[in-house]
Amino acid sequence: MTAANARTMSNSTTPKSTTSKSTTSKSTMSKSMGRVIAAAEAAGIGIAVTVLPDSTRTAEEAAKVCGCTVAQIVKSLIFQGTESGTLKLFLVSGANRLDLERAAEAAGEPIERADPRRVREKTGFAIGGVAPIGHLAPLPCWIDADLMGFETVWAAAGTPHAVFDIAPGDLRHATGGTVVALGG
Ligand code: 5CA
Repeated sequence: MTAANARTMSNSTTPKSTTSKSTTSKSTMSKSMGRVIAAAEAAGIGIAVTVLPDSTRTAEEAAKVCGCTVAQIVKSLIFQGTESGTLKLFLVSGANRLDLERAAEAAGEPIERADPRRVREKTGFAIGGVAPIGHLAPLPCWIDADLMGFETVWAAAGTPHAVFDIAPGDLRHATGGTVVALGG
């Protein structure tokens, strides 16, 4: 199933989970997605979230269900400064691995992968569904230059089953991110 099909079929600009019986995890998921939509709106950007039955936990899975190339998938990677301990967001093309040297240079200090529990606590998103916008608190952000050449890119919308498409320029506007070469 392609994302375009799913969107038409489910008309899912609002999370499906709000209509299903609420469980703790579902209401958490639903709030996560709501924060993504609200953050886009606050930036003056309307996004259509597509909820899919298939997992979009990895860039490869997301590309398959979105019907786009893996390079068009935005990986929202949360790292932390080894000196400051502060969280930092790197938006990386699904075709690239984050180059730690380039990322450290951009961030101004060495970085390391943030612990999944800390990611969830501080951003409100679990690994696999981390969105580029809508975090519990704003994060400094850098955007892979390789994402900027596409008409549209796709990112996680707060859960491992939800994605949204956005023009790279709008992504930059909404995140306030700095565009830099991040691929290794
Ligand atoms: N929904 C998809 C496509 S948008 C997604 O979220 N992809 S992702 O790449 O942004 O998120 C998965 C990423 O989480 C992996 O690339 C990996 O860098 C990171 N990750 C996976 N396991 C861990 C872990 N144990 N600790 C920290 N980061 C992890």
